[in-house]
Amino acid sequence: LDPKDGALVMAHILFAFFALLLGGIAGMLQSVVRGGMYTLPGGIGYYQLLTAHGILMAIVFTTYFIIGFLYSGIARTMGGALLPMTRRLGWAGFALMTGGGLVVLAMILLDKASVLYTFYAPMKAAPQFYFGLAFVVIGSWLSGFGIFYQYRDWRKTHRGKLSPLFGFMAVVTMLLWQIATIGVAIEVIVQLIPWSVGWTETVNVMLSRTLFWYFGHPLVYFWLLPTYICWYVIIPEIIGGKIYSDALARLSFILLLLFSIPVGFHHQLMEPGVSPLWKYIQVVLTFMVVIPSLMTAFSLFATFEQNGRLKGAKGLFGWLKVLPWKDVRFFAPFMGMLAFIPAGAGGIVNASNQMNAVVHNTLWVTGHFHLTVATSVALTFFGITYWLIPVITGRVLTKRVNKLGIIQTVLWLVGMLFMSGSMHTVGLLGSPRRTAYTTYQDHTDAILWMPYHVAMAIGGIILFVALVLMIINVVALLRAPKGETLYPLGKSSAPEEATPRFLERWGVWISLVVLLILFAYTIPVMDMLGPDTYGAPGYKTW
Ligand code: HAS
Repeated sequence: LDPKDGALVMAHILFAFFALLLGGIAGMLQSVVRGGMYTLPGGIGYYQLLTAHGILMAIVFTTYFIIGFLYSGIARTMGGALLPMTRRLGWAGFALMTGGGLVVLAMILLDKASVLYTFYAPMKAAPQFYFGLAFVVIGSWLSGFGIFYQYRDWRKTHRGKLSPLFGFMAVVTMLLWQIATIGVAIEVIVQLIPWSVGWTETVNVMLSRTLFWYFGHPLVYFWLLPTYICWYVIIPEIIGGKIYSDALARLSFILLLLFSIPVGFHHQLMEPGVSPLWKYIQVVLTFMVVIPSLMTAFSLFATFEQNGRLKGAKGLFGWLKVLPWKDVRFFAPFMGMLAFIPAGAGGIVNASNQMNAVVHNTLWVTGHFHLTVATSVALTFFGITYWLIPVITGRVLTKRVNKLGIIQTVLWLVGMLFMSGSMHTVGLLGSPRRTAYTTYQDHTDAILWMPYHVAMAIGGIILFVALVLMIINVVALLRAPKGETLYPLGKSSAPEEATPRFLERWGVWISLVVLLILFAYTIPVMDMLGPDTYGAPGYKTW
């Protein structure tokens, strides 16, 4: 990469790992508090720590890593370097996000914003927290515009040509983000800021939650799509194979764009104020969004199998033997894929109305997202780091760091097995999702949960050790010997000309997204704004 582009990418990646370290400390402390093994000193609140953990890990780590990764890929595939305008937008986005993000963090540390990473009403934070959030969102928009700008320029100079798969996927990822963040921007600017500053006395809680989840569900796909970019585009090259089908990969991304937004009600199935009909419709749409993930699973199996057969593998599972197990660039993301099978199954359980009644607001849900985002996504991002930092810094991945990377991945998996495994189990026994250590006056049910909470804490400690090892690996990568590392970009096994051009008709896809959103949300939102609704004063958390 051009050193100027490298600097922009590295700023994002290093900031992401800094957030991961801080968020990891919060996470580990939280697991021992919940297990009744430790009491927080100096008046630090459980919910304060939980908010810091959620925001640093789920919002800061992911967003910075994703933007850094996408910028590296568009520079590499669309023109060889970032255009000056793209670079400017990238830095402006970074500056706004970082400025806003630091204000958000300061408010959490001052205990003026213990409103959790979901921050919807009725819990109220200090106004600066919401202003900071607004800057984070606007900054991320600028970063998104940079990606669109580079793509538009590439298409202008390559008329009639199919765009590079990485570039196409980066555009879908940021389109999804821009459309989804409109919801949270309206919530923060129109509802939460005026209410927190005191210009309005009450807040419409249902609307606030609905606007949040309009954003909150696609948020999880914003984490997933770059993970899929690695699985579709990078992994085939690392294993020495080919992308199974360029067209299938693009179609799955378009389907994810279409169906990931109009499904927010599956987070609100247990809430009053939304009619069962609209919940039902959004559950049907949720099952539609499972399809592109099943297509991805199919495509990955096909890539692995094709690669195996070409290398002489025989039998149903012979392809497994020829995979590069000792290469952390493959091993870490592959373990992420493996975890995504039970993780996705858990998601389908969540989305099923009756079963949601069993698991909602229990630790099962926390177990679900520690398998999805904190395992499948995180391990894939770690896998990317092992080649991305060397590509940018002109260094090589040494055998030692590669080995440490494999140990790191195994430790992460073991920690997660303890933590997420016990969360899933104890969730089914009814243990609530977010609460500090409590035995509910020594109620027998709560006493029964305690061994699971201790297992969760053991998992949390193992995960923290793994996280520190990851940070050590990042530092080692920065100091690795100089040398050339290639950006691993897979080639398609079928001629790319076979990919239908309509997959790049953005006008059609964006119109369909808008139609689907209007269909899924207009009537329920009108109900929420109707004469029968009233505002709540909310609950000031500081
Ligand atoms: Fe979820 C709650 C439903 C996917 C994250 N989810 C959450 C929350 C988070 C989250 C953070 O319907 C909590 C939000 C909060 O704070 O309250 N989720 C789903 C469904 C899917 C799903 C249907 N979730 C994700 C992903 C996430 C994520 C991805 C992060 C990245 N989720 C829900 C619901 C709730 C929920 C409800 C609300 C619960 C409640 O009541 O509060 C689907 O997208 C899943 C589809 C996935 C698959 C798996 C495909 C498998 C693949 C791997 C192939 C493996 C290979 C390797 C090739 C169908 C692609 C093979 C090798 C061998 C050797 C075998």
